[in-house]
Amino acid sequence: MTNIRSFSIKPEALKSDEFDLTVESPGRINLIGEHTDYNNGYVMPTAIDKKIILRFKRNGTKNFCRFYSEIFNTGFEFQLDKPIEKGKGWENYILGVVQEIINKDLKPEGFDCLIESKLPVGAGISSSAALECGVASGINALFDLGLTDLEIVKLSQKAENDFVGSNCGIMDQFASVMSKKGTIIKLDCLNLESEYIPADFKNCKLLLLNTNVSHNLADSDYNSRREECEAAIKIIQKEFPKIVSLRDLSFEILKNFKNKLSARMYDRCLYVLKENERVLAAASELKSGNLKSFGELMYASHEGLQNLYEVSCKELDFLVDHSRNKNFIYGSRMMGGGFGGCTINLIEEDRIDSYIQEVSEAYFREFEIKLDAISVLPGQGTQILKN
Ligand code: GAF
Repeated sequence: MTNIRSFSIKPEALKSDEFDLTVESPGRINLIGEHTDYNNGYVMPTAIDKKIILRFKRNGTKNFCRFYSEIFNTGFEFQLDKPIEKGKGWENYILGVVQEIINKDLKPEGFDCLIESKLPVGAGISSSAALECGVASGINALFDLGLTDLEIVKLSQKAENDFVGSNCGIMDQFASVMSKKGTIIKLDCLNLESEYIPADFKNCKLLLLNTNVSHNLADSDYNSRREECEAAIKIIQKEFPKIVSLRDLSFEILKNFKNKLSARMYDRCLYVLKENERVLAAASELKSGNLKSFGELMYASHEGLQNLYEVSCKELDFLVDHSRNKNFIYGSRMMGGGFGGCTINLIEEDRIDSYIQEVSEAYFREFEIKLDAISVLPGQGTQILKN
């Protein structure tokens, strides 16, 4: 008999307000540095003020665990002492984390968890990392398992790689847990060294425009981009054994391999090398308050993602093109894994409302799809409130 059992009626035990603790687990944005994390490169993410709320309580059993999601109106239950099989969709982000906790030989006991979310799913603001990190943080705090924040980050990423099957890098989980309110992280994914840069955007705000499309092969296309980068490194390594990731590769060496790599592999590598340079430049422009130059780097990032890395789509390109030559929008680019989801825009605050109206109408005329606009503020990483 299967261990994972789904149900649709909210259990009585999850109806009362009595919980032992509440975890606030935020989504993330990324200002620049896309598809660089799994190539040991640089990224500039931060958590946002939109979160998943998870309420936990011990239920007095040794092994019985139960989750219920308010947005999906479904739940599932399982026993910790039986094999953790794969469930459906969102359940796997949770089950993967539980599996990782068990793999570490940690010993949680039975608990109930109620999940509420203010994070749109599939928008590219990483509701999946927020869910994983929120579950890991909650179980850790409820049973005093002693995991550090960084262990929670790594365990959650491993759950997504090994259990869910998405070969993501570490950016989303790192941002969800480690962010500090009002700052942007400059993260070096090679050694996880981080710098917190004040998010001083002066008269501008960050605005997400959600295409509301999510193209089918997002997961497999994402994984294949990673494979292409790794395959290129394998070829280069035959002559340069010390090059273990794209982080070690220079433009000069890459140029010498132009005829030995497929055109596609060459473009992927070229994009990553240029994007790493852009992140470093963007970090210093932000520190100096040069928002226009910062925005130019965002546009250049989008062009690379569109033409060299090929992870954009017509809806994202439309939104970025639409923002060009509007002097009140300093930068715009697709954000996250791509193939749908959001653009991130650096826009003058007093023009936001009229622009949302105008771009929404243009987007609807073009695709007959409703555009969603989400204003975001750089927020705090995971927070645990004991009741
Ligand atoms: C997704 C992944 F989860 C991240 O690790 C990162 O690679 C991102 O796509 C692209 O930059 O969000």
